[in-house]
Amino acid sequence: MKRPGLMRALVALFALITATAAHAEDGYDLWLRYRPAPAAEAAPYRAALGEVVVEGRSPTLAIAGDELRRGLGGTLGAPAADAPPVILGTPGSSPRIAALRLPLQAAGAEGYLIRSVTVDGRPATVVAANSEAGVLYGAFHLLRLVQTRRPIARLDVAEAPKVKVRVLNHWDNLDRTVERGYAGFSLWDWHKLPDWKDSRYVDYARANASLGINGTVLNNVNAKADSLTAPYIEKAAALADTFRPYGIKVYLSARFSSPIEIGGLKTADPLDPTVRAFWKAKADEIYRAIPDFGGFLVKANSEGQPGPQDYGRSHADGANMLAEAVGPHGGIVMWRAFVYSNEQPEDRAKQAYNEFVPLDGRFAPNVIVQVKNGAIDFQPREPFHPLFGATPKTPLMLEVQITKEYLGFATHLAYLGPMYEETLDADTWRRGKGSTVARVVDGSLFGHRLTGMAGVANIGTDRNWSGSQFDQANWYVFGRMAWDPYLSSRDIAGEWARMTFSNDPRFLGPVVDMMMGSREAVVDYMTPLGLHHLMGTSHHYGPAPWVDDLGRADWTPVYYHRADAAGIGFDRTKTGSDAISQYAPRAAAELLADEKNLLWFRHVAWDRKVSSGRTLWDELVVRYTDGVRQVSQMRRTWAAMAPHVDAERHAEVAAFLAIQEQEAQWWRDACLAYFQTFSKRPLPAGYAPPAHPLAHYKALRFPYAPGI
Ligand code: GCW
Repeated sequence: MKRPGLMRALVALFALITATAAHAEDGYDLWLRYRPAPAAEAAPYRAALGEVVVEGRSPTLAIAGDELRRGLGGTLGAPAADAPPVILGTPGSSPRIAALRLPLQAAGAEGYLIRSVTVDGRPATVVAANSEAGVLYGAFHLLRLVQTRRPIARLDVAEAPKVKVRVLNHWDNLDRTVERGYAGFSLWDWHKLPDWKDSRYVDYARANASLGINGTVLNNVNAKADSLTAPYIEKAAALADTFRPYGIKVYLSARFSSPIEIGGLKTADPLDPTVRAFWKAKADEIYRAIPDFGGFLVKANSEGQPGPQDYGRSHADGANMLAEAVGPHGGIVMWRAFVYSNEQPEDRAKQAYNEFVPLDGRFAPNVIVQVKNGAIDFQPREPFHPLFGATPKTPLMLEVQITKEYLGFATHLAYLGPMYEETLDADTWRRGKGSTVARVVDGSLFGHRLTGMAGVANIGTDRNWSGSQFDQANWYVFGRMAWDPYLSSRDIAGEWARMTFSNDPRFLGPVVDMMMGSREAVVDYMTPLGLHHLMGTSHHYGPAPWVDDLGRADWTPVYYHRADAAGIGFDRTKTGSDAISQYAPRAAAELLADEKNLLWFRHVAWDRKVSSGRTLWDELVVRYTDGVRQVSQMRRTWAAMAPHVDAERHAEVAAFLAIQEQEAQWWRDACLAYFQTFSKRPLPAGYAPPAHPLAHYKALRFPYAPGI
């Protein structure tokens, strides 16, 4: 008996059940989901990519093979018997790969080739590299091509990282709290290490390796000396053992006063021979436990941390002492330039440059100075840091924040790719046009071989790792740009969205546009037109532009916005702090001409006309309001994406966008209510007044905001 109606209904029901089961997702799988591709989409890949053949034996090669089997199997199903094999290895591990005589020179120590070739007279795909880590990176690249549905006929991919040290900086404390962390607690279960190794360590390593991240600094730059004691070295070694096969080195933040705290010395003076001996012995001890230890990251003489200046010595003296200790083992020192002092009357934005430019040429060859993207502190927008390009003899690495300390924590959707890109693309003009920050970072501007990029991690124990689904994109884009700082943030957003959610163009178009505009929306509703550091005291949650009474002036918002009856903004031109003179003249001219930086560099009258033809005051109202409108638009965009996203992740993103909309409105209303007390001007016609009087916003308290 034929019952086509019933049959169809059953088929539909079955499809619904499998779809729901397949799509129950919480974000744990990140961009490595490997969900089945629809048959028609899978067909060309199934035909081209058969059995995975690993040539050679080693943990890393095995991992590469397993990942490919897992990824291709998940996406395409079991390999077709007649499909050409995928062969993995190095010329050293595989005679067949050696026989292909592939041009691997340019691949260097970590690059790879992916090629359609003929092996033993039959077609095959090879993933070949000089090193096993290179093979692993190549395997992830091949998976990415499949996951994002790129063509794979006649493959000819050649990749090598443009930056050498690609590290996450975890601001993780030993008690598992995370400074500026909004994704739960620290992944590192120090108490149970080294005996218990959480399986998440492996998934963490896989995710990083998939991006080419090759290092991790385990502990907070506001460091405890305990991290350098024998028990903690053993614990770090257990993590290093787990990460090693994934090409990831472990680094530690070093507290400068450790010789006193754990070494029994009276001083930490870097020129004192007993102090130098302490560090040498400490480095030797670490390298006995972790033979490929990466080195130290140091925050010194900054925000109360100890450092060489406590002894009248320079940052170079401090860095070089540690460099001498790790140098014989091949280690490096990443010395942070995030220094500023409250005792100095000088504009905080100028202090790092003033401190470090005179030291150019005085650092040991295995020291790299780590510089934040901007001169203040990870604001929604900052002009590029004036140190970039200003130290030709000293390699500089870029530090960006992946965690969103100043961009709404985990609940605000802000894709940071455009922000990283804006910094990397900025032209320092130090060696003529095209002297971009990217060229400082990749070492090509001044011919440095020690190069690096660091991202302050947004990773924690939350099931979704990063505090929200879309914050995973910031981890992703950091890794991709650290590998190649010339990649486009839009392309990376597309890649990520395909792998994390869907290859459907009806999803990708709106969602990639939404991501690309999202950071600018935050700028508009928090700190438009060059405003900065208006966030709530210490936790940095929400607006508090009125705060003027902290222990140090340079932590108060009023220090930065300088609103008064005449206008608003920080005069950093000649008539003010003259911070602008720290840039090359052409760069300075470009920065000053860009209205995005208006109030960063100038104190501007409320009635001055800006490019829109409006007065500054009206423009501020329009921008703040537009920021909120953009978030409302993001909510609508996302609501329409329900058919393309599993219910659990869709609901989480939708709920967070609702929070973001409320908080954007709060930002707008609180800032306008406050600035209006100076501008004394009405809101332009059609713009709603703040929902509450200023006193309401001023009275809000958040003693338990996360991340402190
Ligand atoms: O962004 C600021 C943070 C501090 C942080 C400091 C730094 C680790 O508010 O929490 O300390 O920068 O980068 O050292």
